Amino acid sequence: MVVDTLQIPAARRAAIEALAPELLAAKRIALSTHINADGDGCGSESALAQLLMQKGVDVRIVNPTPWPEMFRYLLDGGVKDHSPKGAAALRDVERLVVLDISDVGRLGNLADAVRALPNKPLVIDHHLPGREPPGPLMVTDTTACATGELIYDVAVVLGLEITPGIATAIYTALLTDTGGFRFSNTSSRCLAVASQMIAAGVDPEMMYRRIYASVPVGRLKLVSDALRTIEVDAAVGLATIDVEAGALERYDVSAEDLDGVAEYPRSIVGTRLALLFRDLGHGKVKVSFRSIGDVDANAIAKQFGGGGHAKASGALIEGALADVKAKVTAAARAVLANA
Ligand SMILES: [Mn+2]
Repeated sequence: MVVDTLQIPAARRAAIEALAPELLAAKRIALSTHINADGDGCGSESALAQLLMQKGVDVRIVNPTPWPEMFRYLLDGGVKDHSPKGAAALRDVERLVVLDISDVGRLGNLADAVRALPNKPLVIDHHLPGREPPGPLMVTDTTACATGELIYDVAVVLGLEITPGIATAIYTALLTDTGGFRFSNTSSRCLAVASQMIAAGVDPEMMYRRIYASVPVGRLKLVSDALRTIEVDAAVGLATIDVEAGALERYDVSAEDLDGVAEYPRSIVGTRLALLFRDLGHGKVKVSFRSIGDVDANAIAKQFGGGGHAKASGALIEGALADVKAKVTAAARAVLANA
């Protein structure tokens, strides 16, 4: 028996159909995603921008942090990035669509401006529910491997064309959010959508080169430093890695180059939970939680005001690196001992 994996789940289709009239009513739309946009945020924005442009909509991207250099190719085809203008770029749009975010706080320095918008933002996302959703009208589905999968579904429901540029953007979202089609969110539907993107013109080897084989040498030197900090508590399956303050500047790399660093401790045999501690250098530490199996990374991140997915979460925690590390590893050990 062959299963039609491309079929859109009924609840998801209903949510898209409820959101669509609001989306198509606006002629000037802004798109936004979380601070330090990743491949899913950027890919979803680029794809939705190009889809709306087919409808004659004037679309601009307004992100709280600069567009990452490694995703520059996603702005091809006339996609406009107004992020450098900040919240001022939201003033004359009719509607904002927030992508790959379940909590308005993830919009960083745009959060207050977004809270004050007269038309509440539309939300398309695959995270677990946040404390303060950016808007009431949402397409959210945690079973989607990436927000980009939901953008594909929006295109299908609206009957829009998947051009090679749109396919490239959606493929970028799927590829990066599944860690190169390796993580637990690599569903059969994810691969079915990826297959459609290749049929629509994506070159997988070119995408591999862009995403995984275009790193600056500084990234490897930074990773080399970080690997020396790895600590393993084999008794509970906990592994940690640190990135010290100033490391990005020392090696002239950007935050996006840290993507995947948490995979090193997670790859150690017996690891159930990997923690990446990045000292931001101003009394704050960014912690990434990556789990394997049934360990709920989101539950631990939530204890520290963060969140995300069951197997990949994050939190921004105030304090010195050593103190934050002691607190978080203690909480992690307690969870691991009981799981
Ligand atoms: Mn995502």
